[in-house]
Amino acid sequence: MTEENKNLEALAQEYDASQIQVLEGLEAVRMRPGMYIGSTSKEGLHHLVWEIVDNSIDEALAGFASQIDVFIEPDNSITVVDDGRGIPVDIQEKTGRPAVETVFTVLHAGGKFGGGGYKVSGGLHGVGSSVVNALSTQLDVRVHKNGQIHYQEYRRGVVVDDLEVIGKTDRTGTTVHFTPDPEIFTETTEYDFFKLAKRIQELAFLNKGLKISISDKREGHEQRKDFHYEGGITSYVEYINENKDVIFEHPIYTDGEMDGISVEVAMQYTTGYHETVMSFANNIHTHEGGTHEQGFRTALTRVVNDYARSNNILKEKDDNLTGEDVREGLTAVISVKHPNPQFEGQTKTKLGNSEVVKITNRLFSDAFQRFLLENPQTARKIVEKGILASKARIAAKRAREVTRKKSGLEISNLPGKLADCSSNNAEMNELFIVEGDSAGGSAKSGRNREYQAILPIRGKILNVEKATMDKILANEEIRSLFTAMGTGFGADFDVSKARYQKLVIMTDADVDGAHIRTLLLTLIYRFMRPVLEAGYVYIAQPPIYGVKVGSEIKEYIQPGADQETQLQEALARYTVGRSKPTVQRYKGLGEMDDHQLWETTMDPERRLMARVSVDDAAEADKIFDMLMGDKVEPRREFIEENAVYSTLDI
Ligand code: TSJ
Repeated sequence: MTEENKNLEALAQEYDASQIQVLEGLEAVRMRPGMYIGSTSKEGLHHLVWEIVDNSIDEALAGFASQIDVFIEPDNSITVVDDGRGIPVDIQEKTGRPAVETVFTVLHAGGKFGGGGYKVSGGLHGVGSSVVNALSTQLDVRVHKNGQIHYQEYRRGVVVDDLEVIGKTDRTGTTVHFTPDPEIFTETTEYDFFKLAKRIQELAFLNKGLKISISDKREGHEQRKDFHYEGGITSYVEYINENKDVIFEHPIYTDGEMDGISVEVAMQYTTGYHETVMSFANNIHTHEGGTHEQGFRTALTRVVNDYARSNNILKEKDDNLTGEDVREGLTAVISVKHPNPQFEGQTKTKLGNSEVVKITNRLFSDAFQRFLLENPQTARKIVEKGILASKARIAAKRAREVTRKKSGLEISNLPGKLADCSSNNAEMNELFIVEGDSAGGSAKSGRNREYQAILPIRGKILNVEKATMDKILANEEIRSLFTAMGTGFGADFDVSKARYQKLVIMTDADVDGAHIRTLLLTLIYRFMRPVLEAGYVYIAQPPIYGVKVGSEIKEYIQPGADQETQLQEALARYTVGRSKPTVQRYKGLGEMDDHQLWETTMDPERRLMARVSVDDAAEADKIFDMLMGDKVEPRREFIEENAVYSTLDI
């Protein structure tokens, strides 16, 4: 063998060895997909998109891409397009293969080449495009670079052909298209447009100036949403507070950088009592908080107290405002970008890097202090809001000490109007809150007494949004609901004491019914939130039509997008010759007798109920403000979009 041949031989062997290793690497991903993407459920399926999109975001943060487009293709495959530099296609010395091929075939290879800048985004599990490749039946990449389009394709992570040039181009960028493997994603391979859109909007908020879109190309669902916020997280705060009253117009915004760690904070106070502080590290929502939040909170409390004292708004004898006081009504978004983030906690969504406390504290303190000095009117409003909160806190504590002794909410005082069920099994028990005495009467006689309880309520219950705690507790309708549920109130609230694990709101399908339902939902949201979070809350769905032959009702039609089609089909079914069935339209629960109410709305075998879910506290807060607000149109849209009807046996 010549010297040259020997070298070639050695090279070939090396190449084979590396190829085998590559296969082993990606085979491991297919063997244990959960280790790399968290799960193979709906979550994991969507996670694939973020693994790919994160790369384009990095390119945008590095200053080379400005537009990212995500497409759900008609077959539920995904395409991601950016206008960055394009993944390098040159042959790497180490592997002898084009860089782009390595990106898709070697585990953890993403972003390791090219030098310079660090990866800012990157999923929770810190893996990359090769994992997506391994878990896709098919993946292809098109790199527009140096006037050429470079193309390569893979099947379940295995290269089909060498990288090839398939055409000319006058732009640069990367396009990746992949089809998740149904052998891996056994639960579902169907993408959820709204789930993707929600996160894409969040990415647009978190990366100011970024232009990012999501398009659904599936038949009958075609739609596109574009997101672009020059205001970044300031726009995020404005968005969260959209339906709320605020105490000053423009959110306070600060940004800074120290030791390679960048910190941004945007905040604004609402006139309400709820605190919405959301934090992010490298674009990941740190649900469990962490060192950045800690630094922010400490700074906020200290700066407000310092300002209040030096301006003699807080006197020497006064106690300091607590963190809780200072955060009442606050909406804030904190976003840090760290070259080496440490994620801790149960769900790995708590930032652990200890140096971030001081950095966030310092950067935010300086800017916030300056803001207060330059905006004395706003500063005074902030301090006064904190003082009001502290007074309310002290008063509430006193009131609690009194009510704890005898709140009147003990189960021994079950309200007279409650028609309770006989079973003590909370898991199967259902409490129907029924509007009006007449419907309440039908529900009482139509129900299954073993596990269904009825609580009739009358008229408009108190609007809890605007009432104080003692007024709420004095309201009879509200008291009977709390007593019946058995969960206690306020600080003593205990969801595990719920006497019913289904709380069903049954109101008329008219404007008054919608109003009462909204008030009840707000009450539950504000004061029984754990019940909502546990998924115990439902909205009954009485039918809209009955199809009658003679005096006998043959079929009921439930409300929904296809109600008219359903009705026409039912009419056709019961038409014999020239004798047509008649249609009864139900406007209220009162139009049904007890038997009909049971059949159509209460019988678990036949009824339809919508479960009320709270996806995300901030989102829910926004929705409820919207429901309570004066704008009718968004409210109607919300009800139409979110009352997800299900025929499951609930
Ligand atoms: F990772 C991936 F393949 F999944 C993927 C990467 C998917 C998508 C949709 C885009 C990208 C991507 C990668 N967009 N832009 C880039 N940029 C680079 O990889 C790149 C380009 C040039 C240089 C350089 O130093 O010249 C360095 C890098 C990392």
